[in-house]
Amino acid sequence: MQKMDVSQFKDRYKKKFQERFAFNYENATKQEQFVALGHLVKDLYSSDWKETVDTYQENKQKQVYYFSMEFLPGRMLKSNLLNLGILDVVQEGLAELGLDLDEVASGEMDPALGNGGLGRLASCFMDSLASTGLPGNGNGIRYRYGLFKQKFIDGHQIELPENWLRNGNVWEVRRENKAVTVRFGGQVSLEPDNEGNMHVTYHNTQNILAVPYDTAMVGYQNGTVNNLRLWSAEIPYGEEYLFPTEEERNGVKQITEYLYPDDSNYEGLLLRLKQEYFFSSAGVQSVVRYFKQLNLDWSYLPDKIAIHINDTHPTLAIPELMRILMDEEGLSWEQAWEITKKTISYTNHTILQEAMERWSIDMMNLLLPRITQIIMEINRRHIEKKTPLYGEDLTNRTAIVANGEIKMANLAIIGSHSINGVAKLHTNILINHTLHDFYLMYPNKFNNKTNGVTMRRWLQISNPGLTDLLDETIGTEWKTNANDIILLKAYAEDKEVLARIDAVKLENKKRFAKYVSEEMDIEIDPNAIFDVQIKRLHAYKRQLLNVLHILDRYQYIKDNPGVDIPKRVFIFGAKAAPSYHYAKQIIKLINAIAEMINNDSSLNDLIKVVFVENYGVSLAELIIPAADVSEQISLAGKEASGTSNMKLMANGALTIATMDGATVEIYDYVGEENIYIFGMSNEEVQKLNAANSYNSREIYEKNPAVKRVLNMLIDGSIPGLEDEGQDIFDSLVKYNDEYYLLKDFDSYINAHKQIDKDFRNRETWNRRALLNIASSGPFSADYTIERYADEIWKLGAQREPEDL
Ligand code: 26V
Repeated sequence: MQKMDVSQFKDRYKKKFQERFAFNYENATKQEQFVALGHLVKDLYSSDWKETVDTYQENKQKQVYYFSMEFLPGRMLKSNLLNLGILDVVQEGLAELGLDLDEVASGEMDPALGNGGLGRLASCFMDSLASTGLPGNGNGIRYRYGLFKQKFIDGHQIELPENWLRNGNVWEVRRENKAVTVRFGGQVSLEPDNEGNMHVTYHNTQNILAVPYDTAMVGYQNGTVNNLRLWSAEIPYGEEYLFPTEEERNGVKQITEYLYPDDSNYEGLLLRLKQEYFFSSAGVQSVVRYFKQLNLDWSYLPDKIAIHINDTHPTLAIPELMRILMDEEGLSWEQAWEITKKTISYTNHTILQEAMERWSIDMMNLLLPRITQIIMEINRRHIEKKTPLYGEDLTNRTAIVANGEIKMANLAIIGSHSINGVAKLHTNILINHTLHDFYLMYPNKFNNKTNGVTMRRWLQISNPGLTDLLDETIGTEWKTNANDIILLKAYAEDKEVLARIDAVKLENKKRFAKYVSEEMDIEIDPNAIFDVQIKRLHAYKRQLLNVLHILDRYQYIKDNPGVDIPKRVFIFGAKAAPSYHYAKQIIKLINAIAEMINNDSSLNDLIKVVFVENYGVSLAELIIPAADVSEQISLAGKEASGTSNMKLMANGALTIATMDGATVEIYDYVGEENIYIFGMSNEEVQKLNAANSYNSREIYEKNPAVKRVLNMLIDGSIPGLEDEGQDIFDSLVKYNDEYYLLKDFDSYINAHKQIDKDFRNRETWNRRALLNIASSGPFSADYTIERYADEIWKLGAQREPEDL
């Protein structure tokens, strides 16, 4: 891309604005100001985009296609400006035009095409693929509505539609010429062709057009621009007569209408199955079409293409690839099967049983008869081959088909060459427990790829103050080689640098406090400890344990008026699945205690509770740089990885955590003095489970602090609660506290007391913040993605025809 100076930028911006809107930018809304800038930026990368695609094809480079039901890219303006190397120029130019970049950037909608960690990880990976110059593309769904918009009414979560495309989408390009047909329903039969060979044919299928919308994934100052392809369902042009009723027409649109707002809770709904097949089939078809242009023998497909499936949601890519290779391209089962396994790899993101996808065979058969046949045959062959080797019991436990259902994880493992977990502990649990039977069969398929986050969005864009500090101390090499952040360690005793760390944090806290004041009408003291828990609301993540601590602290302050402890602001951001009643009750509880605490002047502002509405990527960018304390308090063994833990650490927050997910690895890097570990370990949890001896009521009866806090839930102390107090109380006392909150209560409270003490000594605290920042380099998604590329996708070392 050609460089541009400030005055050139200003001219181009004015011109662009005039072209698009035919009036002056000064009188425009921020949305309009953003749209003009977005189009200008798109002009700047479009030639690199085309060139990148062409080069991959000319070089016949192996490419990876990351199939994910969810992507959470966040606003793309600043990220594109940063990656194009013109963030400063544009900022300055806009300022000279009397515009503020942050204001203009806020005119962009934040595409919430995902639920949480899994979707955000996919977007971090897209950024890292492009930024490390790797040929990698995304494949997903262009939902008309993103994840619901969360509102609090009387403290209850209300879900509103998020019409993110309302003002159009400057980044996407509709590519009708690349549309493909996806077939549903109908019947399958075997029929001879002219030469008497038998062929599989389909009848009476409903054919739906999948239209791709492509978005550029701009690499960090390296000229690479990859592609994110999101599919939209449409009635095939000219075939409207085949969908005569309103209902039938809506049925088509519905497929890509909305994202299921659930994470970690599986429901076997027809529309969800349609979505999964729709984008898997469209993606595989477009990949195969690309491969055919290379004019190579089919056996080269795995040497040119890797398909990665993000959790089991795109697992139907496996039978779909089999179908195309056999029914459309005439390969034998054996040939197709070898190619398919070599092409596909799979990541598991959860061990929660309730999140494991299983589809009813009857439903699958009605919707996808040929795909179902293929799955049944994969299963039959699997059982036939493995039973003599591993015996009936073990083999049957690995069956894809059981009790009238198809188990997607089993299909994903059997039909791929790699399965990975997302943190060391998580992978070990998969190997030793959850997927142990499969491990015995396929030990070489299993591997770990600890998650990572893109430091461009989570440091450079969201925390410019810290970015400047790093640049001025350790230079700028860390921006392309995150491990260099470790050089900051050399400044651990430098008082001036420590004071600057403090000052940067304070600025960020002021920025967030301003938001809280303006949007929520709550005043918070930027000198207080900002204690942050931001993630989906789920019982296993134990937001409720955080609440119990807040109530304990509340009692303590009430008992000791005038006590001298540091002020704390407890910050929550969380959406609950609309159907997850218990999670919604906890939301109501947090809002109720916020109301009670924030309006109690006798507390002298020693505690405040801020529950931000509608948490998402953009709010994360505001909150994370302002955090002093990072809450990673899931029951050990339950959180596969976590990624907010990494973002918060990189921004200088100290972590209070159980030994769970990737936090175990954070502990390894940062060292025990620089993190607050509490609670049971995974082994202890396993033992307690096995002993079957846990009795939460006993803890309630014997531990006065626990008793006092829990009684607050049911004795009317918290105004505004209805059934929530009693139900939550019952979950902890009557129903034996499934996630062992009471067991971990004391050690959690003690860890927080230690935080109070330590925060007092600012210099020591800042040093530990510095050491957290310095140790965060290994969690750059650039390294994660390089390991995927080398070890799973083998992007660098593909077999060339002449190697044969
Ligand atoms: C599952 C389901 C089930 C069917 C309904 C819709 C739906 C949507 C999403 C999911 C995925 C749940 C798994 C998940 O998000 N896992 C998270 O993945 C993060 C990235 O690896 C990881 O950091 C978190 O620890 C893990 O909970």
